[in-house]
Amino acid sequence: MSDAETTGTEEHAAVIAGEHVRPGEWIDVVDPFDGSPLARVARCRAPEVEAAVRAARETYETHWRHTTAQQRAELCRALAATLRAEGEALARTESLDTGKPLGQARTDAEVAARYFDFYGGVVEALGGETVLTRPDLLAFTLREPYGVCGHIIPWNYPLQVAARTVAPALAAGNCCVLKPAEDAPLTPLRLGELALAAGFPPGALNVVPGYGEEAGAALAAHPGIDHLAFTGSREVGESVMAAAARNIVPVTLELGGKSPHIMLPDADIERALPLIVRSITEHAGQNCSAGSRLLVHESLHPQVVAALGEAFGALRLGRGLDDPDVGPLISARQRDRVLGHLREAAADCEVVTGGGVPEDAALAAGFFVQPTLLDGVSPKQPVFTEEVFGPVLCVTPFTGTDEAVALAEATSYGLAAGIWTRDVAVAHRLVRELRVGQVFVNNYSAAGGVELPFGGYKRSGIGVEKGFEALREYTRCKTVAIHAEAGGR
Ligand code: TXE
Repeated sequence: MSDAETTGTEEHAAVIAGEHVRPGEWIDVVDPFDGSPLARVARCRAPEVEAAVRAARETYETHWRHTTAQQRAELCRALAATLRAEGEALARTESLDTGKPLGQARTDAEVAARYFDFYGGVVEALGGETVLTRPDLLAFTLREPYGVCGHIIPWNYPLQVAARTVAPALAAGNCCVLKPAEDAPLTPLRLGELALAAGFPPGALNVVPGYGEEAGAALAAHPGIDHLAFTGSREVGESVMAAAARNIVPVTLELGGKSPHIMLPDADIERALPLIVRSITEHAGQNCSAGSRLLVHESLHPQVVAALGEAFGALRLGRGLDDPDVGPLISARQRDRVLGHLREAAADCEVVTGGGVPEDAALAAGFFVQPTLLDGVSPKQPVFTEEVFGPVLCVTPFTGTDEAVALAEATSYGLAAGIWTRDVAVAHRLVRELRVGQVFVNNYSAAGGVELPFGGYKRSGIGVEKGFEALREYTRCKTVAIHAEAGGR
């Protein structure tokens, strides 16, 4: 789909058992830049989820579980090539659907292809272990797929997160049912079509768009699902886990963060500041590992706030396809959520820049929030501890390193942290002390490489996505012990 082709009434069907399925009801998808209609997608409910789970099971039992890792690897690499061939169109669709700057959407399309390349590359190296027990026993472990995996994903990185979660699952030998978010379902649906085009069998990857309480809840509760992966809000993560518990099904949960940067007195400020700005303004801060808090040593505080104020003020807002620095938020609901946080915060800290909606009339119809710098934020304020999911950076000065660690730890999240120092010993100490799933020293890679495992500590989640680790996440361990003496003498 290109923007020229977008009529607002194009209908995108679900992909179930290799067929386009139209349940008869539609969800309107809007352009976050101006709220205009973009497309309509199938509104799946329990019957479509049922059909998708059945299709995945059928394909798993009759075909997929009998394939070799090499065959699956070849298909993954073929899909990576297909994604690359359609990369520009995917990026434009992603930019339109989510509002994100085109350059970022291009990165998303390339990263999605990388996931299939990567898991196609490493799955053949997935093996078990031989275990030494007794001389008469040959004991070893096998890594086996779960069977049918359910994947519920959010709207912030639809294509990347879809690929991130289904690529290792498919490569490891599972069949998948993917439920995209109602706010941005277009590229995950296209992924379902492209998987078929690349040669995946019908039923290996089924895509059922729909509302969370309808399609999402039906998928989470379905007894035919063997593993559930969810990325989204903590509240829904809890309900998905509760539904999985009723079927005794393992979950992978990725539930966001409130990630700090810790800037020590010897930090390379010139290197740090652009990366800190990017970490909270990429996709307008709607990023689970957004660097949303800056804990800065008091000696650097005035200088850093002044420089950040200037950098935030210079950011260009606009339509995603025009590749601005910052696009709109995904929806009016998300914008209002962020504005609510800002209203509450403003009374107890200094709003250095931003703080509301842009004045530019050209942006008035869109879901924009100004990039906002809040200074002197106290750890008691909700804006310091709660995920805002918008372009809002909280600055808090500290005196000693212990205080910095205590501030960093003062939230229930533990997804990521950035450390800025030239002192290797201090960096190493902080790496060990911070209860977060990923620590970046003198860099901050919100998108990260596909090779790096990614998961949350504390209430940020359970389990690991990305990297080789994810292949373990989507397989289980079977122990085999063979008595080696029988018949041997
Ligand atoms: O998320 P939801 P929302 C955080 C972020 C944001 C907040 C709310 O703080 O402000 O969550 O966003 C599906 N059973 N993150 O409301 O509702 C839904 O259809 C099963 C962090 O948009 O959690 C969508 O596919 N599924 C984050 C997915 O859950 C249900 C990314 C996520 O939507 C469901 C997004 C239900 N009852 C938001 N209800 C991250 N970790 O990156 C909804 N869903």
